Amino acid sequence: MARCACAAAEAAGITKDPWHTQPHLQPATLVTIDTVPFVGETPMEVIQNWITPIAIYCARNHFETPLVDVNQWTLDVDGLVSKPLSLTYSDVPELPQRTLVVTMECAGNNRTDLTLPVKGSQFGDGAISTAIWVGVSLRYVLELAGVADGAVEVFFEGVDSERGAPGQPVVPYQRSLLMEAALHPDTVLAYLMNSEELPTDHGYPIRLVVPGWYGMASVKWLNKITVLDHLFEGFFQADRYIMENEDGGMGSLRDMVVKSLITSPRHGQIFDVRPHQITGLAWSGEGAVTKVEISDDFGQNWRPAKLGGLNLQYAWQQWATTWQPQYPGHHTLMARATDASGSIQPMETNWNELGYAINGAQSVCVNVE
Ligand SMILES: Nc1nc2c(c(=O)[nH]1)N[C@H]1C(S)=C(S)[C@@H](COP(=O)(O)O)O[C@H]1N2
Ligand SMILES: [Mo]
Repeated sequence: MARCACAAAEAAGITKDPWHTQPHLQPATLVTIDTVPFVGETPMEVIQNWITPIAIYCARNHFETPLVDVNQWTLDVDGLVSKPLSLTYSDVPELPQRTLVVTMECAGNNRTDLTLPVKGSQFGDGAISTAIWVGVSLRYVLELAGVADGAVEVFFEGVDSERGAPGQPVVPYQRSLLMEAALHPDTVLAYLMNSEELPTDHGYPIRLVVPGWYGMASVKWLNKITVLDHLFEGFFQADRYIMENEDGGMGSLRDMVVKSLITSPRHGQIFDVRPHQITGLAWSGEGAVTKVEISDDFGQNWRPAKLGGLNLQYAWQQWATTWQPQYPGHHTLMARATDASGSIQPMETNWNELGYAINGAQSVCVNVE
């Protein structure tokens, strides 16, 4: 049953504010990218709400969505711990609660922007969403279990797996985090999303949420946590979600790189010559968004937009500006964001074979009549 999200919103520090409480258009559904396993993106033209309603929260599944029976399910914590745990679904809400508003982007968002196409889910700009998550700090659970000396990483496994061909091993979705990230108090085991039980596609009954990171780290349908004395090198850790570093070596994806999106107008909209409101969103996993700029001359000149709404550590930042078209005809509007670490969105995306972290400045074309 749908529950009111006000209490969770208040706990997360969200107060009534015109920048983020505009009603969203209904009904709206996800745009299907793949059917089995299901992959869907948010229709960004209906994103007028700062929190993404569950019905249009993007979904990225590698395998068939598992239906978990919570009476059979446990969350086991073992490995290099002094007291292994086996938590049931009703145990978890008894633990201290943490509420976080988190923008989560799939590493492959905007893959269709690449001029030389790559394999993988062909996302437009909608593989990103924001929700209010309630959960318990993974750190708290690890402390209950007592992490022993020599711990290097924490390994996570979901219930979902590839249907192995006869004789072939079944490979579940598995990931790991170095101790520092695993022990960060904001890395949570979430059991409520926008005040509801987690929906099946988003990891029911419990998922990991690693704020600021690309989505792959936030393991859904979590049922196993193991403290390791070595680095985990499974498929989704070492063969996927890796990208060439500046020094030429391959590194694991972590924080979302700085990026912005024009949410209004949309491509092809028709304007008259009056001033128009341009709105959008910007985010970065590496630090707060400090600036968003707009250009209507392919990046020769940039003009700052106004940042508005709330400025929460892990949630996208709203921005707006007015734009006065100087002449009738075709115009290309571009946005670029800068974050507190000094990173600026590049004009061109750095192409990579697996199609990750695509953050070239976005453009939207409008016709002025
Ligand atoms: N168990 C499991 N966890 C998973 C995945 C998965 O396929 N299985 N996909 C990951 C990826 S790549 C992303 S982008 C996010 C997507 O979360 P969402 O479907 O709630 O948007 O979940 C991550 N966690
Ligand atoms: Mo993803």
